[in-house]
Amino acid sequence: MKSALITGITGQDGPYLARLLLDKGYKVYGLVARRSTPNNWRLKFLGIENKVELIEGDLTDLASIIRAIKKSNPAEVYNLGAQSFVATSWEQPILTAQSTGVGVLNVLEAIRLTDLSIRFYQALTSEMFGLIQESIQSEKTPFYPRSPYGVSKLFGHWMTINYRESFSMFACSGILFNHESPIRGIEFVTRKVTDAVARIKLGKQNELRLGNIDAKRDWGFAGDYVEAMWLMLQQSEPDDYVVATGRTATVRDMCQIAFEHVSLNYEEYLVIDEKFYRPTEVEVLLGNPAKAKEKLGWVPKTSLEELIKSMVDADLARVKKE
Ligand code: NAP
Ligand code: G4F
Repeated sequence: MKSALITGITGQDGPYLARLLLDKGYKVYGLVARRSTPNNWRLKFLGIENKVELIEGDLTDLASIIRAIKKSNPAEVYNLGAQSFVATSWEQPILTAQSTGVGVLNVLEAIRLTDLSIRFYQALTSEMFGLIQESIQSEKTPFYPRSPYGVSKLFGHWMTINYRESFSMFACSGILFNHESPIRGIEFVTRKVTDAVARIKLGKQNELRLGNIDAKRDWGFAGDYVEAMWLMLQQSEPDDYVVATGRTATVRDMCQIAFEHVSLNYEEYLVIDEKFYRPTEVEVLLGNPAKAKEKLGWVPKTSLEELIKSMVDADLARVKKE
C-alpha cells in the first residue's frame, strides 16, 4: 500500500487531499503541530478523523520532520502547512518566513537526508504574482509579491526548483489561486461573508464589516484543486503548474451571490471598515490554467455561484446548531 505524508492536514486543503488519497487506497499520515486544544474539526467534517494517522511535528523543527518521514515511509509528501493568512503576515512576518518559507526548505532537506525517491508537492500561491505583471497570470508570468507571505512562498518556490535541479528530486510546485470551501478558515473573506450571511439571516448579527471590496480574485473549490495536486505527482516528469478557474470576480460580486442566496440585499448590511485594508494590496488575480488542462487533464468543476451557495448552506446549518 502506498503511503503519503501531508503537512497542514488540519487546515482547509489537508482533509480534502487526505480524503482523495484514502479513496485511492493510500495509507495517509498527517504532520500536526502541537496545540493546546486539538484542531480536528475539519477532518471530522469530512468523516475521516479516524482514517488518518497523525504524527506530531512542526515545519520549523527539521528533526521532527525527519522523524515523521521515517515513521510514515511515504512515496509522496504534500507540503500544505504554512502560516497562510496574508493579513497576519504583516503582524508576524518572521514567523511567516520561518513556517511558510524556511519550512519548505526543512521538508526538502528532510527528504534529501532520508529518501531522495520521495515525490514532493509544494503548495504555492497566486500571491506570488502580487502586483501583477500580466493581466492573465500563467507559469511564465514574472513574480512581484506584495506581502511577507508572498515573499516567503517565493523563497519556497525557488528552493523547490533548486532541489529538483540540484538533486534530481521529483519536486513539483502548484501555483494555486484562491480556493474555498465550507471548511475555509473564518478569517478569509469568502467564509467571513458566508458566516455573516447565515448569522444575519438567522437574526444573530446585523452588519458585515469588510475592507477592500473592489479586490478581484479567481476563486475555485478546494475539493477540485486537491485533484490537481495529486495529478502533478503522477506525471513522468516533475513540473510547476498554475491551478485556477480563469474567471475573476470582486469581493463585492461574491457578497452579492452570498446574500442573494438567502434573499437579502448585501448593500443593506455591508459596512466598509479601514481596519481590514492591507498595507499593500493585491488588487486583481486571474489565472490561466491551460497547462494544467493540457498536461494533467485537470479542469475545475465547481462554479463560483455553486461554491458560495454551498458555503452559505453549510454556515446556515452550523449557526442553527449553536
Ligand atoms: P490553512 O487552512 O491555513 O492550513 C494551514 C495548515 O498549516 C494548518 O493545518 C496549520 O496547522 C498548519 N501549520 C501552520 N504552521 C505550521 C507549522 N509551523 N508546523 C506544522 N504545521 C503548521 O491553509 P489552506 O487553505 O489549507 O492552504 C494549504 C496550503 O496552500 C498553504 O500552504 C497555503 O499557503 C497554500 N495556498 C492556499 C490557497 C487557498 O486559497 N486556500 C491558495 C494558494 C496557496 P494549525 O491548524 O494547527 O495551525
Ligand atoms: O480571503 P483573503 O484573506 O485571501 P487572500 O489574501 O487573497 O489570500 C488567500 O489566497 C491566496 C491565493 O492567492 C493564498 F495563498 C492565501 O494563503 C490565502 O488563502 O482576501 C481576499 C481579498 C483581499 O484582497 C482582501 O483585501 O479580500 C479582501 N478583503 C476585503 N475585506 C478582505 C476583507 N479579506 C479578509 N480576509 N477580510 C476582510 O474583511
